[in-house]
Amino acid sequence: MASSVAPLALSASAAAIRENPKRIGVGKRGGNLFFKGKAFGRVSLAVAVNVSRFESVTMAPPDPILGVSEAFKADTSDVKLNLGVGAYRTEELQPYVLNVVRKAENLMLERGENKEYLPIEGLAAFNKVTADLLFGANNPVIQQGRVATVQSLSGTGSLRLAAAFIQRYFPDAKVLISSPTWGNHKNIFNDARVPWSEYRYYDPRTVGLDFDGMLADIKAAPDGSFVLLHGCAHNPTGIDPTPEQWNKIADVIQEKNHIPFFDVAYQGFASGSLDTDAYSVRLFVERGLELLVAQSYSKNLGLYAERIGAINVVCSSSDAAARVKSQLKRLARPMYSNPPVHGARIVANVVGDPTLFNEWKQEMELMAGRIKNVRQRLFDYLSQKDKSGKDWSFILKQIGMFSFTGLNKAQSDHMTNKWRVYMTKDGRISLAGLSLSNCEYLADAIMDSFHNVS
Ligand code: KET
Repeated sequence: MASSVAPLALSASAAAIRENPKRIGVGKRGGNLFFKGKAFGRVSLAVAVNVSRFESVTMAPPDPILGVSEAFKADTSDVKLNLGVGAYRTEELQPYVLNVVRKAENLMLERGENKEYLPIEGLAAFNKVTADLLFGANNPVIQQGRVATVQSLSGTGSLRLAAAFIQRYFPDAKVLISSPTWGNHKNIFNDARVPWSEYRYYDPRTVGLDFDGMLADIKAAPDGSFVLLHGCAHNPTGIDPTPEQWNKIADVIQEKNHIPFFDVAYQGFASGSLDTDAYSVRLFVERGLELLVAQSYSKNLGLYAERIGAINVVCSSSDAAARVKSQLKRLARPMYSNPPVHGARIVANVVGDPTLFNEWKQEMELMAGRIKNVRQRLFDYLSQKDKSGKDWSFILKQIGMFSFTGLNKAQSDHMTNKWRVYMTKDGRISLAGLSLSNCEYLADAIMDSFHNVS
């Protein structure tokens, strides 16, 4: 054992010394120690103890979104606001566990359910209600068994599983993502080794959708590309295509033989209605397209830490759906084996029970309504207090949890450094972390940053 360890230790430490002599204290003195030592093997071992085998591992930067929460926690100021992560808070800025979630959990305790492994594809009752919620229970694709649904680790895990699937079965295809998009999309496709490029989406001049640019870029992409679309409440811009625009997007995608890939992380949070927010996905399905949908319950059921969601693949035949599902399972097994059961049971209990389902819809309307109220109040303060003539009405046109303020990086930094308003550096603020009583403070911070920092 010792003889096999020593040469290894020697080579690792020699490489580290070559690369980084100062950090491991091997200058002249260290060098002397190393070369003058009587027993070469013993000295090499002594060096090995001080030098990590992970010397070449560099420090990763903080995550642009979740890192904001870490920085917020570390701030000891009395006045501070966390508008970074998209997580719903009450008017008192406390995390919120939905009443229907509490009720579903009580049911689970009463039933004394066990903790056995789930099948690789997840809880059957969860997969069923999840596809129903997305496509509508009466949708022919469900009745014909043409949807492969696999429970996965929330929206992110579902996207990652689909990315692995694309990499394996469409190795020459690339994914088109909107510019800008949720920051993690790029990480997901990079890590899965799926090439991606961006299509135009946001027009800073109109603070609206660059619809012509979007269509042109989707048209210009190689036939058979995957087109990642935010099903509703586009993150970070809060700007969604209109129903007519969705139709035109579908035309181009169909014409180009592309495969739509929806990311649905905010169903119910955009309009307050689950059906309205499923419009885009259902339209594409109705037009007979095969497509992918990564779905999340983090936001609409407030199940952030339960990591509960699903990947759905709509296929043109039930046979194809069965094969796709089998391959998704094959990819999931060596990655995480099978998904967690707790969140799946909550969802199955809430969505699958008519009484709880109705209660959920009411709670969701309340959450979406609170965000609309703070959005309005923020706009009111900005438009009343700002005498510069700047038009702030774009804030009211945006939907969902976020407002894309148009503040640049330096201005966003100023928001945090001076005003202790924590937000992402792309100028996005999560209105879900704002209360009516803080709107005036935030409006002052935005005006100061916008007018006094270039
Ligand atoms: N898609 C989008 C568009 C999205 O905004 C998120 C989360 C996810 C997927 C994944 O969420 P999950 O919890 O894996 O189901 N967005 C918020 C949190 C995060 O960045 O992880 C956010 O943008 O703040």
